[in-house]
Amino acid sequence: MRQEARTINAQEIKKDFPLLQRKFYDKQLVYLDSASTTQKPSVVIESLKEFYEKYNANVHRGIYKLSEEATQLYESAREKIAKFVGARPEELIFAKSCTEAINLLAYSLELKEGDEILISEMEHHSNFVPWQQIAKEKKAKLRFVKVDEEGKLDLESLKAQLNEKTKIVSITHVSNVLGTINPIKEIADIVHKNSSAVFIVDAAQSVGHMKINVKDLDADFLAFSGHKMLGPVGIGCLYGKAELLQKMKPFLYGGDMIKEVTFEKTEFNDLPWKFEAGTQPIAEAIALAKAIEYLEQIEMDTVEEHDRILTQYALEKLRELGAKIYGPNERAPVISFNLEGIHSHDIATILDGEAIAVRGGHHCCMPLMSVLGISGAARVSFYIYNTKEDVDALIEGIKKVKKVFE
Ligand code: C6P
Repeated sequence: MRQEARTINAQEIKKDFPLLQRKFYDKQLVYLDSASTTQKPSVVIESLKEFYEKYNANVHRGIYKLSEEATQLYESAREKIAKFVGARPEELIFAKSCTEAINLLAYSLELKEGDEILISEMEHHSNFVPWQQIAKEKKAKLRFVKVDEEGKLDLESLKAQLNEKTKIVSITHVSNVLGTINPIKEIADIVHKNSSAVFIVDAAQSVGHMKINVKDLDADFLAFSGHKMLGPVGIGCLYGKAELLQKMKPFLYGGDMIKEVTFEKTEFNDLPWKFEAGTQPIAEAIALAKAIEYLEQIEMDTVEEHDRILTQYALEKLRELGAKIYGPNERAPVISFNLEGIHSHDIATILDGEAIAVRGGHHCCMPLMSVLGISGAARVSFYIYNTKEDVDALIEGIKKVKKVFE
């Protein structure tokens, strides 16, 4: 039997986030843009400070104690993060961001003329442009899984487009516009049954919001960013099945990714370091592990339940105001909407005057915008520190927006 998830005291959690204490225009900040980047708890900020005060040295290089300590912290962070997504440490590669991790794949998974890449109409530019560009370069074909009226992936369209030429399928777990939670395990089964393609999951919007296990999902690769899950900017992760990573060429060449270099040739390092050329974001990796410890204390089931309650509350209130909402009802804590006759930038600007931070525009999903037949939308997104009072403030703010345009 599924245990009831505990509830979050978001008001208490907010106290752990120094930035959320800020005021703008003499009003308390209401931060509703966590899909863009989350705020950071003190433990994460302290971790960065502590690293530079006590442990700063390059890793894997120094023979001295300080460097050994830095290396130990860095590799322990990898173990922690890998375990959090159900991976082995050697399968967890540090990158700068989710975007860089996907670019690594676009470069290192070698394609040839006539190969096919399948993504979906709801992809963020980070999981769109790299494939579009590599397809152009290699004379491969880029195809798109359709999004249905409700904002869900059309799995028939997925099935219909898989064939022996499909070499890569790359799909987002959660849409940063529609909030849609794609059925990744089901998609993995369809992909693996109907093609020999590798299956990549863009998990930028999911890892910080739900329990993820890469083995249960049967993803071949999974990419995410630390800054969307309480961690610092500048650290991202790529999970990959070891047997696939072993066959791939490195993305970047340089220090630390080698075993031996002669004037004639280079022998590459073992996993995961083969994909980590040059000095890595060491303090950031360690701080991301701290962010994960913080999330684990709350428990991911509880995070998910809090997201759900707040999102359903906001959906109901927004509908009462006549907002046009994009995406399905059951969703992650992301709501994009429009108000008739009002530009999304105007919505965001007027809300900013109330110290309410929301995003407006195309959300780095221009192809999806064209499918929806809009140029942009306002978007609110929630996390563990958001309260029902934050949603109430948003609703009052939107009433003011509507008044301005009456
Ligand atoms: N979406 C948003 O406001 P980076 O920038 O590399 O950390 O993450 C890229 C990325 C990839 N996939 C999805 C589904 C995303 O939502 C994002 C980032 C932010 O929606 C910034 S545009």
